[in-house]
Amino acid sequence: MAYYLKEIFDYFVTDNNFLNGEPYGSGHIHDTFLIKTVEKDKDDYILQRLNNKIFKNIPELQHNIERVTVHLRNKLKTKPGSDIKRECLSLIPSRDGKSWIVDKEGNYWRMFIFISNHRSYNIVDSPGKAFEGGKTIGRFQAMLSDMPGGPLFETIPRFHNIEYRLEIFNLKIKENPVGRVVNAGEEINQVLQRAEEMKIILKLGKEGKIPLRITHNDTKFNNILLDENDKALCVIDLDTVMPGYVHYDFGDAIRTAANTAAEDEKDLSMINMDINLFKAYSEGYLSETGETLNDVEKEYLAFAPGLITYTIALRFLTDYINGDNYFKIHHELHNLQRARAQLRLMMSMEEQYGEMKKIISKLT
Ligand code: ADP
Ligand code: GN1
Ligand code: MG
Repeated sequence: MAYYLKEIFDYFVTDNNFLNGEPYGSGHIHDTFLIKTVEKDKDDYILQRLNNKIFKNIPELQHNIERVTVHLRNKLKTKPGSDIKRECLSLIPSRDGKSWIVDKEGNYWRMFIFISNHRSYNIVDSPGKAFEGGKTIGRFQAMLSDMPGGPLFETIPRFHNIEYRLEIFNLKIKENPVGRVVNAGEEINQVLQRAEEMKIILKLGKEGKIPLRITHNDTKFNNILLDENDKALCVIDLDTVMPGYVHYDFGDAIRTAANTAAEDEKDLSMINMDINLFKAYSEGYLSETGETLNDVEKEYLAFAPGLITYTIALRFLTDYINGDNYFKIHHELHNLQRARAQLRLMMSMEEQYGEMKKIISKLT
């Protein structure tokens, strides 16, 4: 679909002039464009057409991001030497003073300053990068721990709730809306076999043993930007920042930071969880959060990567069975291939669970 990027850009208030706009990044949800400006020494921008089928209340979603970025910016201001424009997302106001616009066709758009000289990784190839990623998320959680103003709006209700995800999964298998269940028998069994054990984090929450905190909920590694020296820089993609358990963020980061292959790797033999990357991420993360987590939170950290990898596999598989309505896909079997890759990764985590527990207990 072609959009009038210049026209949309001009609805936002900047001092700079549109040069060109190109699709950017590898996110699965929004349509993201890098807007270059004529002025060479000034900011470029990230312009996004928001997915309002997935995020049903864009004003509330944007309000969350406004609150979070104002709070982060205030924290950074008190930190000597911080580079606020690169360590925190900056929303650009529209001409009518909002942080988003709706175009003539009813599309929602928002714009951020492009974070310059960052590095973004879909696959992590060194413990140093994993460590810095862990620090970035740990710091983010720590900075948000005292955000005033009450709980954030739940932009996608029950987002990581595995009981809910399993309910939808079972419903879609029964409905079999596009006749694909027959192609996914083995994967469906792999999911169903593990359903009970995956409910433990929810149970601990219900029992009051682990607290709800402000979490990001989508900490895949390409939502963590490193700087030009591969040091901690910024957490982006704030659409799902809302109340959650720390395990969700820890788990999702390990799912992507410690995977030796791409999220959708077709050759399953290439997929493993690299225990050294796991260890390095954990060290970085706990260096920022070790003091604040309670003992039960720490005890279950090693369980989290398996849970989140399972959850994402289940979501990819549900989307495949449901006819690809949620995640952007690049070919017909993409969601099935993603689910297979994630299930393989989960099994690699299962094999190394004992080792993961030992590493966390040494670090805590
Ligand atoms: P999605 O929800 O579709 O993943 P994101 O908000 O994560 O959308 O944006 C998609 C990609 O665009 C990111 O993975 C990142 O590469 C890039 N990106 C987003 N915001 C910025 C920014 N402010 N500066 C630089 N790159 C960005
Ligand atoms: C989506 O938005 P993006 O591409 O960073 C998804 C995550 C999944 C991820 C799998 C809002 O993340 O939950 O883990 O794809 N985001 C949403 O790659 O559903
Ligand atoms: Mg993203």
